[in-house]
Amino acid sequence: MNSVDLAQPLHEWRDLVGGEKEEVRKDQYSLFGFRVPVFLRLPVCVCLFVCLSLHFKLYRTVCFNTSFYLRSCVCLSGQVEKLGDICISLRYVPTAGKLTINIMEAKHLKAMDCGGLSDPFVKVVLQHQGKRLKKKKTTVKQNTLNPYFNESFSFEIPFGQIQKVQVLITVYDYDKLGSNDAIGKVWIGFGASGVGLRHWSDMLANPRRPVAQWHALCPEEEVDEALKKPIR
Ligand SMILES: *[C@@H]1O[C@H](CO)[C@@H](O)[C@H](O)[C@H]1NC(C)=O
Ligand SMILES: *[C@@H]1O[C@H](CO)[C@@H](O)[C@H](O)[C@H]1NC(C)=O
Ligand SMILES: [Ca+2]
Repeated sequence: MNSVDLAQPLHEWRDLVGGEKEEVRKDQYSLFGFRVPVFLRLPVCVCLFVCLSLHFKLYRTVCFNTSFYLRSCVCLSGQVEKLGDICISLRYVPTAGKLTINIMEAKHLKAMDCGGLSDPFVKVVLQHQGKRLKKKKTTVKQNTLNPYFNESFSFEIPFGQIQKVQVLITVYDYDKLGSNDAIGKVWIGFGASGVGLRHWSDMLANPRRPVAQWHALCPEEEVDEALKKPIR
């Protein structure tokens, strides 16, 4: 009968699946449902990663755990790169020649780690006519894309110099392994454009008063490239 003929292979197929499941071996690794021998795990993952990066313009991260084993191969997230926003408060007291920069908070930061989070901290660099004057860092906030800092840094800047000062603010993802990745950067002050220039002007126009402003983070390379160009 027909019904018997159809049931037979289905039954066999079920048996096969059940049998395979019991045969999970210690020297095998399950990769997207496929079993890969442990020694082939790294080459297969590297190959997959390279292929995917070549064929799709997707953002990706390769993650290694502390023992350098490939923990999860490829993290694919959205195609549109949003780096996040940072809220900064600026205050300048001309009589004391004191500039205070408060790193308030950041939101919607780009996830740099495989768990879908980052460990953000912020570096503040003060430049005068392209020369680095001072460098400060906030603490690291673990596993968050919306860190709250409220950390203040004060700098001595005489009134005669404040017009030519550049403040460069970079948000990094702290990593125990390897170097910290920059998530994004903001340029405020001399030679800046848009919000970066407006915030600085607002601060100068309101001496002794803290002026807070949200800034969208830009790719670090873009800001560094713009900084190299002569300022009109
Ligand atoms: C890293 O991965 C290896 C192999 O999967 C595992 O034995 C080890 O515990 C992992 N280490 C950490 C810190 O997760
Ligand atoms: C920021 O921290 C200071 C103390 O360092 C505190 O007085 C102030 O209330 C905090 N601001 C906010 C908005 O939490
Ligand atoms: Ca990290």
